[in-house]
Amino acid sequence: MRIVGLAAAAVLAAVLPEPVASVNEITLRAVSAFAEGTQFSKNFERFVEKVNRDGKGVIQINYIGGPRALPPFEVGNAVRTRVVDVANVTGAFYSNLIPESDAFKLLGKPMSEQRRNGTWDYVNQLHNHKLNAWYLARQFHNVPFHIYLNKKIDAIDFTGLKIRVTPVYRDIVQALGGTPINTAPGEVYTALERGVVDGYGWPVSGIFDLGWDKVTKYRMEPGFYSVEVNVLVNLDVWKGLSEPQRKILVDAALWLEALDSENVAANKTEVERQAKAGIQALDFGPEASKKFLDRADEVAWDTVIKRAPEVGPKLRELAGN
Ligand code: 173
Repeated sequence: MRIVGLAAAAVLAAVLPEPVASVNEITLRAVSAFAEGTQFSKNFERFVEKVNRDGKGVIQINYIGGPRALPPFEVGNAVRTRVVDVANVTGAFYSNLIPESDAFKLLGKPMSEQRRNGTWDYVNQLHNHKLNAWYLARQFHNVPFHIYLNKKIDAIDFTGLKIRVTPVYRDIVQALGGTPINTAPGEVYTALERGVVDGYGWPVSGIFDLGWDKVTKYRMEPGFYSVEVNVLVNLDVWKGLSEPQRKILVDAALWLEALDSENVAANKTEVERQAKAGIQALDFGPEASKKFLDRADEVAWDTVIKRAPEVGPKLRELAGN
């Protein structure tokens, strides 16, 4: 049987045309830490399509998918060890490997400026050294996070509330008296449904994709920090690419970052859609909001600087806040 099979394969190989891919074409394997087709995977998926269109015969990306392929908190390590070549993932999911990644949400300038003023370069070096990764692109700098609640509060105070977090929200939830419970996005729906948590941190956008509107009553104002979802490439893979291959990726990365210009309008649409779905904004006025924002920044920088006494202050200088 085996010999016959091999012989058949040899015959097939002889009669089949040459594979379409040129010998120099490389195919990279990619995953996303967010579910396929949802808010924080969508633009990455557009990036993959663009690379596959522009990179014919040069470079292609084989997109394996979201958390069904790989648990979100393991994606950073999977890039480091080259289990995958490329990933779409937030720094909050690999803060065990880059403690300074807690600061990325505080780097709120547009990416065009971060690339000019040395921020991108510095953050890239952190990724090179600590994650064995190339920091190809960052998305969503102009999308804020919120705390969503199912219990009404009378002031910005989380005493007695259990709130689902990632490292993004942990410090501010704790500072305001709440009990943080760390979970991947995939566990949030059930935790809310069962009342295991009274609320959760999440960006202004994306809750409808996950069905969370059905289990959410309030969105606390104001929005704070800045979402960061990064496209990372394993550093050994990056170093092995030819100039034309890198150019396809870099051009697509800059194009991806420019998609951030769509976000302000998208945020507004999302807030309107939440209101229509019965999600009520809890707004405590400008003074309380400012106090909250200052506190949120302060506790986050404190943690970053404590965990990274040299890198933290440098990042703060680059952030300009
Ligand atoms: O809430 C989260 O899971 C989280 O940290 C995050 C970060 C960036 C985009 C979306 C969610």
